[in-house]
Amino acid sequence: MFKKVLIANRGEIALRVLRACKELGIATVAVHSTADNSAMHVRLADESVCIGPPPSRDSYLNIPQILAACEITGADAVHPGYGFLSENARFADILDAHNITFIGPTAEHIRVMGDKIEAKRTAIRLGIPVVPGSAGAITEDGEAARVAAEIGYPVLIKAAAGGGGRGMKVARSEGDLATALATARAEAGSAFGDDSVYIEKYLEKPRHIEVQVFGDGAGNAIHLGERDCSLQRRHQKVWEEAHSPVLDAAARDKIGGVVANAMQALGYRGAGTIEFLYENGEFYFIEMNTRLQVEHPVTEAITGLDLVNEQIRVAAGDGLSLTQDQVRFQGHAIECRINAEDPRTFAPSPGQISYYHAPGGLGVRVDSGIYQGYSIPPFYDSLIGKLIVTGRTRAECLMRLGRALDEFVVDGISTTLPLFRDLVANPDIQAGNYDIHWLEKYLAGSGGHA
Ligand code: MV4
Repeated sequence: MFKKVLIANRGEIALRVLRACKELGIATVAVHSTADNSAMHVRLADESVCIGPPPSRDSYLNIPQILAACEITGADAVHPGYGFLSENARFADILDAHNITFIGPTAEHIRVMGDKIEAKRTAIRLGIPVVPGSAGAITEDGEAARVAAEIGYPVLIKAAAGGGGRGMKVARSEGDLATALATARAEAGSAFGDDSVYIEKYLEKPRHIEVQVFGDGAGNAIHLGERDCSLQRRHQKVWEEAHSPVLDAAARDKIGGVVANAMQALGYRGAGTIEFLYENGEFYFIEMNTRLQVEHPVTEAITGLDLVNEQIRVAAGDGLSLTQDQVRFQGHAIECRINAEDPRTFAPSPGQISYYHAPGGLGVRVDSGIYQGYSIPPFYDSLIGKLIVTGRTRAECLMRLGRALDEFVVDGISTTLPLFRDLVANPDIQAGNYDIHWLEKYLAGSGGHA
């Protein structure tokens, strides 16, 4: 097992990783920018190293500085959290070259899944169902027209280097195709420096359902069920739940079995998420994330597992703590992402927290690095905490979530808490009746919350 883990991240996830290390008896090193001197993960870590000024590219993305922090402290492994360097294959390679363990998949698997065309090709090869579309990159307009005619309109043009929805364009008929292609290419070129695009059947009203997988890198892989992340705004997830309100055990076992077998065949190591669109009872692969995700606690809530502990075990070569037949699902969990944002305009709201009271009680978990008197710096994303609530049933979970939201007080800044108080009382949400467009339509229409 590792002696000392450097946590190459900040905020709630740095704290989350730190807690897992503590429970394993592993010493921790926090790295931080000058904007994060008083962050909770810095206070709680055994050692800390300042790695640069506030902008991420000069600190949390600064590979030479992070490497230097490893050398100074003698850390033998790095946990990248999510975002920042977590899906940077070059970072994984560099750590390897310095005999420091990257707590994550191989650089090669990160690279393959980072290219959306290569990822889809891999999914097809491994027997994962995908959205009908072009076999690879579209090289000429005539090819796009042929594929579109074959799969039928509407179609969606996507960037190979994409993700997060950038460079996506819908074509509703052949007349739209040339413009959609040109616009998607131009956006992809300027956003990613790679203008490769591919084409897919456009699914009009899918849900976003993702399957959590874990591999030990030695040919064993398991799935931990799915999360429904359909409630999102501008490709930022807002509310996630496990299980999905629309899947039964048979559907879950089926798709879970398919992805676990695929990851076994790939020899995948560490935590991964296979993202699907789900429409009319069918799953369609869109992307794979080769990291721990923000919403992993809802999976922890219904499995009783510590996913960061599993990541560390697997990276250390100790293997997974359980086999597929030992995985048991219990109850329902919902996560609300608490952002320091105006709940109507979503404008960032950094600043000092004048009063803080977190909810508690049975089935309530709060993952956050904030505290009363803490000042949220303006340089990073606006996630300041996550409220994760568990119940025996979805109905009980919703009741408990309403109660926990009523207890939650964060004063001095604006937060998205009022949005969640509205959502938990909404009939569509209570019925589990929503798709990937529901929240944006709701916000455009009502905007009824405080
Ligand atoms: C799609 C789609 C409909 N049809 N692909 C958006 C980001 C990227 N990860 C994939 N995305 C989509 N791909 C086909 N063939 C609709 C979306 C999409 C979406 C997907 C998941 C969650 C939220 C979304 C919001 C808008 C569009």
